[in-house]
Amino acid sequence: MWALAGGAGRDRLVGVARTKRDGALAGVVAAGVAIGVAELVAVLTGPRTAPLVAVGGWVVDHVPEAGKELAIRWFGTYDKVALLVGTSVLLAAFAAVIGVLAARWRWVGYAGLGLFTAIGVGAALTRHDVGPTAALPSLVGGVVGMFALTWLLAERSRVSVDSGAAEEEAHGRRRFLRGVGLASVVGLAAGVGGRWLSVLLSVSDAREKVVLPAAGDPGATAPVEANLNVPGLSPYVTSNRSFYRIDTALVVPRVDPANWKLRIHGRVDNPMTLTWEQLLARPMIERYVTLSCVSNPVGGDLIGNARWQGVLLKDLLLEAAPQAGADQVVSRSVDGFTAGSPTAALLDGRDAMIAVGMNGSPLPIDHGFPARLVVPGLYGYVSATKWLAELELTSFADFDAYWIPRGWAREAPIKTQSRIDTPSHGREVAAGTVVVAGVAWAQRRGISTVEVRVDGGAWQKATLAATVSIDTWRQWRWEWQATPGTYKLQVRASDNAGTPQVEQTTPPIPDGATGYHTVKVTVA
Ligand SMILES: Nc1nc2c(c(=O)[nH]1)N[C@H]1C(S)=C(S)[C@@H](COP(=O)(O)O)O[C@H]1N2
Ligand SMILES: [Mo]
Repeated sequence: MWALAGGAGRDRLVGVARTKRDGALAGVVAAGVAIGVAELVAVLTGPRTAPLVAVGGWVVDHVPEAGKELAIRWFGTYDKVALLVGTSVLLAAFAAVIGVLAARWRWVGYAGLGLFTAIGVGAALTRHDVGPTAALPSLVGGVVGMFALTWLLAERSRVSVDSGAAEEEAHGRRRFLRGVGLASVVGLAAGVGGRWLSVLLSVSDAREKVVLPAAGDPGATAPVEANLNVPGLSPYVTSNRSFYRIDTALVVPRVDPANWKLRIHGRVDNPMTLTWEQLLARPMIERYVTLSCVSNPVGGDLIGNARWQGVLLKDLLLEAAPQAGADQVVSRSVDGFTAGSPTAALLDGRDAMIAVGMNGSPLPIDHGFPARLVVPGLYGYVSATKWLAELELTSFADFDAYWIPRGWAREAPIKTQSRIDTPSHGREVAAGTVVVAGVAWAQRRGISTVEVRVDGGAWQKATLAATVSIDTWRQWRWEWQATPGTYKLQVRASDNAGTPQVEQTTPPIPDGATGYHTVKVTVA
């Protein structure tokens, strides 16, 4: 049909195709200008109010658990990048369609951009702790985007496909493409400039200026014997750079310690508010604590051990004086995330703390600067609130924290687990003595034994490294006299009460995975 169309008919078809292409281009560029301008405005109103991030954040909070698990399975810890890229691609596709339609019916363009603006405004306004100004980035971006679309399509309509004057048409197209180029540059400059400015104005300077006082009670430092120095084995202390990161924040909250406050309120006799200076002036401890994520699959790496410095939570809570029945402490972050911990666990003498330091430096921004909770023995989602803003005494009957309505358990003590770090799954090793090594943890109970077995044979005792306390993981190693073949290695740990880890395989949801870490290796 296309091939058969000749002469004027063919010209018309080419003209229609061009109109569509130019319309799509105008739509995408106008949407880009809108997003870019919105980023620039968000420098003033906060990065969480920029439309892509706001919509992404809304999706994170509302996507069903199954969808989230799929995203993590597909993209791992890049799930957030994937979400932002996916949102952008979808947006571009819609903008192209709107542009095509707008080339014919201008009102469709305005209606489409208006719809996007409304979605951006709506998502931004649902973000935690934002005022009405959160609507501004999308509003301003939307209006500027409409101007851009109007202008581009006006330039476009000077290109008359029916004019017949080839020279005039070429001239018109050049005007249109120049307009597209100019608008793209403006949009890109606004977007990149906006991001750049918000990083510039961010709190990394404030963090660099923080000098933590030395902890009055620094605890023991890890002995060299805590590290077995086996190649491929996780070090006893995880560096800040390689520490896993899990949170719902699409842009990391930037909190200036100068404006930071911690409110302790709810069912307490003495509600109180602490400033950063007041927090730092209090007695401090420093302790190694192994943090674990409930979503960690058996053998996974959502776990790390750091030396945390902070203020004992117990002292603060006792000062605030919880009332009878206040069996839950809800910690809330500046971005609205909540975790609910049993009040009893925070008062039972464990080193639950408001941490300000991690491995000798102020908390990294990704890990909760300026202050977060660290509670030995509880999974992160029920205890380890980063970018901490308040502690509210309430009861489990009265309030469900962030992950509870999403299917996770109200209470979640960390389960005894062990992991084989080397040899890793699928590896080929040389016959002879093979060092099998890994880590095991049972925070609050301590690790007493680790055993390894080959192909379901008898359990063999591994050698344990030294440790500092029952609140951290322990390295282990076992020497295997390996002969050629393909084998299945398994590990299990027991806590200090002699209770072995659960053998039955269960998924992370609702309160932590169980089962033996199993690694297949080939000996050659
Ligand atoms: N503000 C905030 N704090 C949070 C979370 C979050 O989503 N937002 N996630 C929690 C979870 S699920 C875990 S496992 C730990 C992880 O801490 P890390 O990122 O420092 O390793 O942070 C906890 N604190
Ligand atoms: Mo977690």
